[in-house]
Amino acid sequence: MLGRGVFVFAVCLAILGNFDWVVRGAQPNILFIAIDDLNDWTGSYGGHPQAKTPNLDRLAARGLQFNNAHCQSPICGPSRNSLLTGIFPSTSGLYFLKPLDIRSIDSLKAAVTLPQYFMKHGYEALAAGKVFHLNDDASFPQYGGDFGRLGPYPEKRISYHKGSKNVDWGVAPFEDEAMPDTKVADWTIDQLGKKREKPFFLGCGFFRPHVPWYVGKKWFDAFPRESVALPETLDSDGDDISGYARKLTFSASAPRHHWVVENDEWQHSVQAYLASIHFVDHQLGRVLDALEASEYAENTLIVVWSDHGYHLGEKQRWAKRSLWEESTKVPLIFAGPRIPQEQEVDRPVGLIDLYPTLVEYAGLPAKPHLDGASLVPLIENPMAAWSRPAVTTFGPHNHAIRSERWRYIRYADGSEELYDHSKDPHEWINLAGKARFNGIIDAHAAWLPQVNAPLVAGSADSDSPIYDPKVVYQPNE
Ligand SMILES: [Ca+2]
Ligand SMILES: [Ca+2]
Repeated sequence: MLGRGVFVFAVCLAILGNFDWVVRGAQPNILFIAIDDLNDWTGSYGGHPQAKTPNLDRLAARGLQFNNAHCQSPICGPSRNSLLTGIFPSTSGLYFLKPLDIRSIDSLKAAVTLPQYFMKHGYEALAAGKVFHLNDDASFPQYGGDFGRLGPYPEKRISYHKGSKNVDWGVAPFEDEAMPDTKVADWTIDQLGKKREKPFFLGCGFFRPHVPWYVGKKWFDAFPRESVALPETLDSDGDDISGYARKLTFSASAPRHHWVVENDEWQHSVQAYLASIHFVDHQLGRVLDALEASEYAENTLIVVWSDHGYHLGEKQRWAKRSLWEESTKVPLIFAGPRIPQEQEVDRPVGLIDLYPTLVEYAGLPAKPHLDGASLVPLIENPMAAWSRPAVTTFGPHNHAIRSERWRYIRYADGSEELYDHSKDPHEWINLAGKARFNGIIDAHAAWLPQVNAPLVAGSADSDSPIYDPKVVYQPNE
C-alpha cells in the first residue's frame, strides 16, 4: 500500500507541476489590484518618457511583466465583466457599459465569477473600490465600499466646461486623505493586518487615473507643464481608415482633439493624467509596503492590471473606445511566490486569460467553458511557444486581433486595418488592401470570434453614434 500511495503522490506532483500548493497544504493568497483607465504610461512600460511610477516599477522588477497584454473590451464594465467571468464580450453579448449589474443579464446571471470560483474551493473573497464596475455581492460578499468613486469634485469645473462632470482636469483643492483611492488603500491595508483562517482573494480597485483628473498640487508639481512631452501624432493618420471606423471610435463624451489643441489644454491634460498616475502609484506603494510587512508577505501572489488603455491625442482621439493599441494595451504584472523575477513576456495575452491562469496557479481544478487560456506556461518560461493572439471587441463583428508583430482589425462593415508593429508602433500606416499582406490577414482573420452574440437587452451605447441613434456624429466638431 505504501508504494501505491507514493505513486499517487508522484502523479499528483506531475499533474500539478510547480503549482502544487494543495499537495503541500499552503495555498497562496491572491492580491488582485485593478487600476482604472491606466495605459502604458508607467516607468517599466515606457509609454511616456516622464511617467513617475516607482511602485509599479519595483513590482515589475521583482516579478513578471507582460509587455503585450490587451483588454477584451475598451470600456470599463464589459472589460471587467469579461475578465471576471472568463467569457468574451462576443460570447455574452455584453459589449457596452450597460446594464451595470451582470446578474440582470440572461447570459451572465448564472456565471461563476473568478472570486466565486476561489470561494468554492476554500478561499474567502473580499474587495473594495472598483474591481467589478459595480460590485457583485455574490463575488465579493465582503465589500468595503467605493468611498465616493470618482469624486470629490471642486465647486467649479477647472478646464473642460462641457458634458459629463467627470470629464475635467486640473489641480484640485483636495488633500490625499479625501480621495477615494486613499480610502481603498487604507481598507486593503487594514485587511492585510488581520488574522485570517482561510486563504484570501483580496480585490483592491483604484479609480485614478480615470477622469476627472483631479489630484492635489504636489502630484501636478512633479510634471512642470511647459516641459511635458506630448504624444506623437500624424495629421493624415485618419485618411487610410474607413468612415465606419471613424464613426465607431467617435465618443460623444470625450473632448475633441482640435478643441484640446486650440484651447492650449493638451500639455495640461497630459500633465493631469501623469499626475493622476503618480498619485495612484503612491497608493499602490502603500498597499505593497503593508503586504511586505504582513504575515502574508511570502505567500501572496500580486496581480496588477488595468481594464483598458487610453488615448491622449494619439490618432487625434481622446479616451478609450477604439480597437487601436492605445485603447487595448494594458499593464499586467505578476509578482510573488514562484513568479520569476525581472522577466518580461512579449507574447500577446488577454485579461481573459487571468481566470484560467489564477485557477491553475492556485492549484484549483480547471474550470470548463472559459474563453481564455492559462498563462502558466509563459510564467514558467517567458519564451515558450505561443500561438494565440489577443482579441479585443467593440460591438458585434468589430474585432482587433493582436499578435506579437501585427494588429489586424475587421469592422462590421467589412473594412479592415493591418499594422506592422515592427516598423510602425503608432499604427499610422494601414497595410490592409495591399495584396502582399493577404496571407498575414488570413492568418489573423482565422482568430476572429465565430460567435457574435447580439447586444444584451438594455445595452444600447449612449456614447456611440453607431449604437445609439440619438447621438449625432459630428466628425469636424
Ligand atoms: Ca476603465
Ligand atoms: Ca493611418
